[in-house]
Amino acid sequence: EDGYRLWMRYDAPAGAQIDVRGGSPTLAVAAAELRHGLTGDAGPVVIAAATDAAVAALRLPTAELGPEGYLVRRVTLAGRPVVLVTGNTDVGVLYGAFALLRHLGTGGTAADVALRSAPKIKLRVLNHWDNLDGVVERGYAGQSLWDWWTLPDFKDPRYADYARANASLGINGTVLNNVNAKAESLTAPYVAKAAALADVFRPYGIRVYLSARFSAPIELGGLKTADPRDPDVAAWWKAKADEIYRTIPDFGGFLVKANSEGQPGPRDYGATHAEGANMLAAAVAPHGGIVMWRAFVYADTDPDDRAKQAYTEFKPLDGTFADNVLVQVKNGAIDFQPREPFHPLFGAMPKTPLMMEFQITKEYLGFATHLAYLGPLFEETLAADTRVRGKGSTVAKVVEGALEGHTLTGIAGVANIGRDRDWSGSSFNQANWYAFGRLAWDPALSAEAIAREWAQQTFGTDPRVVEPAVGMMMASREAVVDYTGPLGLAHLMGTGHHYGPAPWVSDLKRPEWNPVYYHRADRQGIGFDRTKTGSNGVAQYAPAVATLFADPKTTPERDLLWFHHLSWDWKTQSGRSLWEELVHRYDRGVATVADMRRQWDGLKPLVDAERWQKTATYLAVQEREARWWRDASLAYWMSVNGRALPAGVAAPAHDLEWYKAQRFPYPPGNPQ
Ligand code: BDP
Repeated sequence: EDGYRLWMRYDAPAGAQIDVRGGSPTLAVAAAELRHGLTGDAGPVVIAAATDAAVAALRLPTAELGPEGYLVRRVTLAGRPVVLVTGNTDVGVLYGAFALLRHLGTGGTAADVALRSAPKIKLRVLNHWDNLDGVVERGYAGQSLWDWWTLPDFKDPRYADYARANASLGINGTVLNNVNAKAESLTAPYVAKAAALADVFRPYGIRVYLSARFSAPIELGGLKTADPRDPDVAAWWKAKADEIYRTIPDFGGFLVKANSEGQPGPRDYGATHAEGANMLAAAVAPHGGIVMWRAFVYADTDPDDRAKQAYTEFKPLDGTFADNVLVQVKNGAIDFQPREPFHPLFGAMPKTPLMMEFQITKEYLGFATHLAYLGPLFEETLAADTRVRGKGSTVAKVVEGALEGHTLTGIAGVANIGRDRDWSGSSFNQANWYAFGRLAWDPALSAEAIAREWAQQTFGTDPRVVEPAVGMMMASREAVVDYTGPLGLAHLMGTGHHYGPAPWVSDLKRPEWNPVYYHRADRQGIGFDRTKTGSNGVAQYAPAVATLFADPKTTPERDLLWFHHLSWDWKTQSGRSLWEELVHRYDRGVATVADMRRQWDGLKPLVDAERWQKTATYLAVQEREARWWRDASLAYWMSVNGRALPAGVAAPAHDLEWYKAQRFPYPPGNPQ
């Protein structure tokens, strides 16, 4: 039990009767999956596209399923009662097969099956931050899954298992290489390697995309410039796109990180992000490709507030992007922190499809060792109300295109997948891949329901295991917020590797690299003033939201210090002073982890030894590191505010200098 089988732990003995009507590779993999996962008890199962004559004769309501939806239900076909798995396309049928397996894996039976669903978002994509040398930036699950060296000849069987897992969730795209891209990924040998992966993924409905380095025309093409307005540059990209599509006919398109953290981009030439994106979009458009252009920039436009920079730079470009461009926006305006208010760009660019970017890998939430279920984080952002078109203008509706009538829509998750046997570094990290995929299909699903179905398929349906596991998961993300940065604090982590606490760091070159820039703590108070008296970042939100965030009394307490600089004596909702409340929350975070450990200990007789032991060990690490975060943070805050701890609160284990002196050579995932 090493976790390799993820949530697809089928052990069915042969015996299922599967009738496949059609001969495509996609139907073949759907049938294989069902043979693997169904017992004979399910009775006869027919899998067929809705275009099949016998299925069409049933006149089922398939029109509303769109190209990827599915319908699974009992029908009578040729006089015989069967379970029918259908959809308008073979990929829809495949998704239906996985939905049937999920139904059975979560306690449902073939007798009561009646499933119907269609995805609300068109592009549901993983972003792999995988380098060509096999190192995964911010990856904590081993080396890259892609063995570029032995590709295209050797197609590791894991590639197909990866595709199965994604298809089981409805993920239909994968960006193979890091956004901090190397031009070499666009050379013919690497395109051939990507094509081999595309061949494996194709039956599973998954397209490949590549991160494109904007300066590739210089590095590969020998041009003097990568200026998007230069006709030679545009011609180089067009020829490159034509070459890629000759090798990968269903290539998805490009993802671009431009003018951010040292990456080249159109701004290097005084051109706009839209000019850069549109030039690439023109190259892939004849082939039906798209460009995902990231809004994760920090520029010198708003030196006073990094949280304002993406909006300042992108909002004026609304309406100027080509039809096949999506702007990909992180969930929050800083950088994948354990908690951030939703990014103010959502709702602010009505003429542009905005793609959500979540981080599944836990760069800022304890790497792979901490148990932090991200379902609640994703859910919280998707459910946030931008109010741009009145109440109910949620981020989910922006991303689904429902608010402004976009049909090209997308959502991306930075993958937590590597070559570890358990794929994601721990059993519970698998749940974050799972939750991303399920929410990408339907952003209205509840994080708790997803946790439950994941736990049932991963550990079996015994409620004595499932309920405690769900309880641990649902408490876990808030615990990380509590012990790393409660009340809206953010960006307090160690430099570079982002491991552990370092709120004291103040000597890095750019002001916004320093934790002190974010917390602004001094003897009197703490927090970043984003109201009128400060950066006025609140004004980037719709007026109804801006008004709430402008006043500390109406700001949700979870975001308090994100928007306000307040006195240590500020009275919080609990009646405690801000200082006492902060201490209380650090302690609450540590206590929650201790409680998670106790709950997991109780499951020892009910979970297989291998997966139980690894989780138990990681929870012990997490408890130790939660204490470390709490202790180091409190030691630092006390050095700034000169206050004592409230009565009865444990003092930090060491003095501040001890925490400052800790060093962590060779941490995983750190860019070199
Ligand atoms: C940051 C990561 C960095 C990424 C960057 C990005 O620390 O490694 O390259 O995001 O999203 O959070 O481009």
